[in-house]
Amino acid sequence: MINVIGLGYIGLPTALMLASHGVEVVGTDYNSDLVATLNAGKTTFKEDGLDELFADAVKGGIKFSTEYQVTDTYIVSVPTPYDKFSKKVDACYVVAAIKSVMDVCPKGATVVVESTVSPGTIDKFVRPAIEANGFVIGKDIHLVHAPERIIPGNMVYELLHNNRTIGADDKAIGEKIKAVYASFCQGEIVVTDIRTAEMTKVVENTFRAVNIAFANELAKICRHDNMDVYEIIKICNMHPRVNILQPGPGVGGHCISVDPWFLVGDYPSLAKVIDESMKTNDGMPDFVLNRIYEIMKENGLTDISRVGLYGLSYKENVDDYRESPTLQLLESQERHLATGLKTYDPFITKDIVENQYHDLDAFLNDVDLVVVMVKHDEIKENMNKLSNKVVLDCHNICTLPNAYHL
Ligand code: SAJ
Repeated sequence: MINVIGLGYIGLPTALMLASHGVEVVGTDYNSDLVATLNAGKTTFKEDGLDELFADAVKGGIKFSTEYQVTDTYIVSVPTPYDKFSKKVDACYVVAAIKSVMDVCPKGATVVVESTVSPGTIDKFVRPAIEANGFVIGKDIHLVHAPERIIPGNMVYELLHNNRTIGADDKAIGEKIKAVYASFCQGEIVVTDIRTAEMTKVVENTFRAVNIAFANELAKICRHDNMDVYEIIKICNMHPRVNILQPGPGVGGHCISVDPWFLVGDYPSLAKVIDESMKTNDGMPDFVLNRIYEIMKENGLTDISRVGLYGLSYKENVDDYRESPTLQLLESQERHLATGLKTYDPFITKDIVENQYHDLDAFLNDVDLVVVMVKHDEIKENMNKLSNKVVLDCHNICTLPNAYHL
């Protein structure tokens, strides 16, 4: 039986995937409300195919509990935030989960850490937490790091099809865990050592962050001299060895806006390009705010409360708003002692900020300038409703003649 610890965005789909492929699974989370919701037959976030997967897993006998189980295999997928000041990974949730596992696990158990961690975290924090219980790693407890790679919005498909990395001290244990993931994963599964697995995961997200920062910097350069950044990127990408990502109003989510900071925190004098890239991305919500003021001026608009931000989530068609550019923008505005911007997001049903609407038409009715912060399908399908508005389109999806861009 596998005990999956942490039933969030990664742990839950992973637990469901295993259970729906014939593996005996108990999912554990210390949040009793979350466990109660799952036990009542409901999923805790929206994701394509998740409800169907949940039904399959229930048929497969999955159980949810707040208790850590006595078993031979654990998969830990708890959050790894970063410390805002040191930029280093904050491994407190991982360590707490490991300690709780150590309290119940028998000798011979394998503990798989799926949470993203910076290189060296397992050595620095996880090994000591295991050894503190008197266990000898490699003899009493086997340690594996198997970072996940799935993208919110396409999680179920990517769980099935993406290649994976497994880092283990002992090749045979690595192969054993590879077989567990191979119960559902159709991609290639590489077995390597733990430090390499830690580093590859962070590097993958850093690669994307740096590429997005490059696109954002190009957007600023092009804005300065009135060039069309989208046309330029489109043409450059026709070169067989160029693949520039898209500029946007900022980078959100719990991965690309977080993981690269781990390298800056650990290697401050070496990770220069990464540091600048992260600052560039983090500066985008302020860049959008400046564009808002410029466009208001140009159009004789003076009332900030008639400006609306479309989208609160961190990217299109998901309900996850962690580190979202819109929230970053609102925070920045507040720091400048100004508030009043209106917001709306079809995926966010509860009130998370002031002046939040829950109906597109009501929102549009109350604003003159619409800032498209997130390219949800909804707004693409309702573009005609923006024809009598001033529009700041941060994603180049609006073809209306009245649209401004980044
Ligand atoms: N973004 C841009 N321009 C782009 C692409 C994205 O501004 O061209 C923005 C998005 O709007 C969003 C942010 O970047 O705010 C991140 O979105 P994303 O869709 O690129 O990535 P995440 O954070 O949802 O998922 C990433 C993925 N990593 C990579 O593609 C290398 C995913 O595979 C990882 O599993 C995930 O991080 C993770 O958990 O680490």
